[in-house]
Amino acid sequence: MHETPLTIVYVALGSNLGDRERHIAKACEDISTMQACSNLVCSSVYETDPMGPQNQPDYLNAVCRFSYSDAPLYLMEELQGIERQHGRIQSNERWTARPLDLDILLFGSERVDEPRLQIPHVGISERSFVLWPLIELDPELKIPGLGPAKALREHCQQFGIKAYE
Ligand code: A4P
Ligand code: MG
Repeated sequence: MHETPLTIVYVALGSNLGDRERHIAKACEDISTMQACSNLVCSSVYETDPMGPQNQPDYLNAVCRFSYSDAPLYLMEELQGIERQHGRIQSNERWTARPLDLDILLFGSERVDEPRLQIPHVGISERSFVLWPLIELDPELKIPGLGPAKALREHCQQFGIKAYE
């Protein structure tokens, strides 16, 4: 049987509708039960002002890291399935409120540039709400093509980020 090697993956979690804390915690649990996933760890949770339209609630954000034994596009489809289970409705408008958003930030050192999937995630260098939890999980993390996450964090917009108690 063909064995796919394990890849270390980072996924961003965001929620600004419904029981935000529950959506984040349950999504981590859902991801950890995917067949191709092992050794999941989740960062702490941060609260941030919305990026994009301001007439929406504040977000809770976190990042999880795990080992994954299948392909990036398959992971994206699995994550979209979890978003739907959390009541996510496909909207034509960008950056609108949602119970759960799951974005693939990094897939090992792979770079993907396909119509449906770009990795590293296009917003990774500009968003406090992904850089802070990424650095919490790996202080020495380097983003392929962009350099140390810590240096990016210094120059990015902060979106009023604070630890969520
Ligand atoms: N897609 C491409 N690359 C990826 C990737 N690396 N991971 C495609 C996941 N999906 C990827 O995503 C639209 C399409 O992106 C997918 O169908 C997939 O093919 P979506 O989640 O349906 O739409 P979206 O999230 O509304 O759009 P977008 O541009 O992905 O927005 P973001 O970047 O996800 O931002 N403010 C705060 N404070 N915190 C947040 O977490 N999040 C957003 C959404 C807006 N404002 C926020 C936050
Ligand atoms: Mg998204």
